Amino acid sequence: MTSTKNATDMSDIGKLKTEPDGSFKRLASSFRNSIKNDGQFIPEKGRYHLYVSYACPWATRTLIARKLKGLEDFISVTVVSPHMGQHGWPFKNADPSWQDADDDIAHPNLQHIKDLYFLADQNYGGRFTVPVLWDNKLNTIVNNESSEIIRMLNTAFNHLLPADKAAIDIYPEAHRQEIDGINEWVYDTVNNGVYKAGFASTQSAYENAVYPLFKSLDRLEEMLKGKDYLVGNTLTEADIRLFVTTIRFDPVYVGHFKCNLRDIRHGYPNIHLWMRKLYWNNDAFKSSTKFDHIKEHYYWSQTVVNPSRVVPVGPVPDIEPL
Ligand SMILES: N[C@@H](CCC(=O)N[C@@H](CS)C(=O)NCC(=O)O)C(=O)O
Repeated sequence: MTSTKNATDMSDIGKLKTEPDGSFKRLASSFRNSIKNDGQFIPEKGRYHLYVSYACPWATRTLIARKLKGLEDFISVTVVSPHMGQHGWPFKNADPSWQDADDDIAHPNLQHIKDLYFLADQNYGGRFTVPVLWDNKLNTIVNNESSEIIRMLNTAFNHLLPADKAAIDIYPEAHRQEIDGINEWVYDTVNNGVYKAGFASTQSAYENAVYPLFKSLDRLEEMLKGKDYLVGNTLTEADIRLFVTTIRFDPVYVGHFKCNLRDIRHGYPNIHLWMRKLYWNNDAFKSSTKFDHIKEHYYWSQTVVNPSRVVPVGPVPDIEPL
């Protein structure tokens, strides 16, 4: 079942509009419920489902958290095709040209992520973004904001998990203030900063994004000197949130988004080492990173930036060995 509502302008990144000054503003997510013991959405094995794209840095946060917490048997996953086109993110049945994607087993007739949003709310008027945390029981969206989903995964299922997985805490009480502080400027200037640079449609909007981005990378480079983690010598959500942007940096953001004052592999040795250790030593990071999805998505889907849809062959390798 595909919605008959015409939602093309809401789902086509090719029709993306910038602000009058040429800058890009990301809209807030719309579904903001929580999985918790005393609410509508109680923690249960097999009840919830994640819809993700391997291309999307925000969705990849949730894949990393799910794997770190050992929630693979609790929360199933559907991976969409990286070809985000006219109707937004397609399931496999709507894009036979990309084999490494899934159909929506729970709703086999759906063709796109937008159909899910209309199942949850037939009057939905926002963007059709991934990740989507879906409730199979109430047939609706619990939450579509990655920063909130990873915090739910961190704690909501702990009483159902083996002790070693329950003990993993990516938002530890003692470090919350520091993590929140880092998240704030990393989100604005790095995670979203690359998009602001890439989608800017004026020189000044671009420069207003790209200089603060590199200033923040310089700051992170100092912070990571001799360190495996950003905060408190332990793996936290601050690492996850930075990793998903830095891993896409050399393959995509340097070229496609014009973030090219430096790249990570030559310009930032401390960030580079921190990132390679996470990728090569921790399968939650490696298994959630698919460079073919990443490159295909940005260069194919964002025709405002790359009208030819030609995907560059480099850099080689996608990530260097340790
Ligand atoms: N704030 C959201 C952002 C999610 C987001 O923007 N996802 C992008 C893909 S990287 C998307 O699905 N965009 C579709 C659209 O904007 O139409 C989150 O962190 O979950």
